[in-house]
Amino acid sequence: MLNELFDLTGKVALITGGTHGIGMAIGKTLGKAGAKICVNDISDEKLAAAKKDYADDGIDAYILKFDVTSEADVDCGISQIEQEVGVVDILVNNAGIIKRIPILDMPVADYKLVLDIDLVAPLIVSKRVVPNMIKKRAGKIINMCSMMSVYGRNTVSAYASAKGGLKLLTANMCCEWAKYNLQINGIGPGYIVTAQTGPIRENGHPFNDLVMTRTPAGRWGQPEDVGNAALFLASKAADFVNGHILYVDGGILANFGYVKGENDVLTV
Ligand code: NAP
Ligand code: GCO
Repeated sequence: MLNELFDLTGKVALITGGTHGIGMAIGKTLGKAGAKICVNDISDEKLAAAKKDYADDGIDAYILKFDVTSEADVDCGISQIEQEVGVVDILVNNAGIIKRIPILDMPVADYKLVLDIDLVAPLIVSKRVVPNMIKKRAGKIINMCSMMSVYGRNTVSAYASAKGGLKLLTANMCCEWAKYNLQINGIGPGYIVTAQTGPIRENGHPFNDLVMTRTPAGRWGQPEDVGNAALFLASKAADFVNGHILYVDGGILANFGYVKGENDVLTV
């Protein structure tokens, strides 16, 4: 039956950075499909607010604070989940930051921080979660990639380096773990309405015009657009999808760009 393909009842899902934005949309979508949702963040305040937000949607989220860049923190957090909720069946490596600074102006420490959170942390969390997935001979990992897994652009060198690396880390995870019936894929969102893109979207920022000319769908994506793609990759329906980056971008990667006005919707 079609519904059974997308039924996550009995599965334990961990979403890192899941207290808002894309992570919360993924958590709510997987929760509504029956998964037990574990939400991580580094902010007590955001975790408490998220607990209420998930509850308002009928989801009793298990919240826990740990820094995804700390091996000790991650080990403690995953052990707590395994003891109190169960072995993680679905891992969404969503936590991430961006720094928009020209290369020559960017402190090396900032570059390393972005790489630590956006590239090294998915390795750290996956290394802690995967051994029990291998024992179960089943598991789903979704790494949050980006348009910047494919493109560069001014000021986001650290972020693009991390997200480009994450695309190939996803491929390597597939190469080493697919034989244990683990499916490891990425999602590459286009430009999505979240706090992270607020500075380049709000108050008439010119970047908004660029997104409109580069996005054939003619709109910014919503976090729920990404949540829906995550449900597919977390489900039985994607059991033969591996090492793949699913771009949820309204057509950006298919499009070189339009002259302003060329993509206006014709009245039919
Ligand atoms: P966001 O609103 O900035 O949320 C990122 C989350 O990661 C926050 O909950 C943040 O917690 C958490 N986080 C940061 N550092 C952490 C750490 N060391 N340990 C644990 N959690 C940490 O971002 P978003 O827009 O929802 O994006 C989510 C993911 O999608 C990111 O990986 C981003 O790169 C990627 N992405 C976003 C877009 C977009 O257009 N928005 C497009 C493509 C890819 P705090 O808030 O407490 O710091
Ligand atoms: C930027 C944006 C992008 C988005 C996303 C696009 O400054 O270019 O923040 O990087 O976050 O990654 O896929």
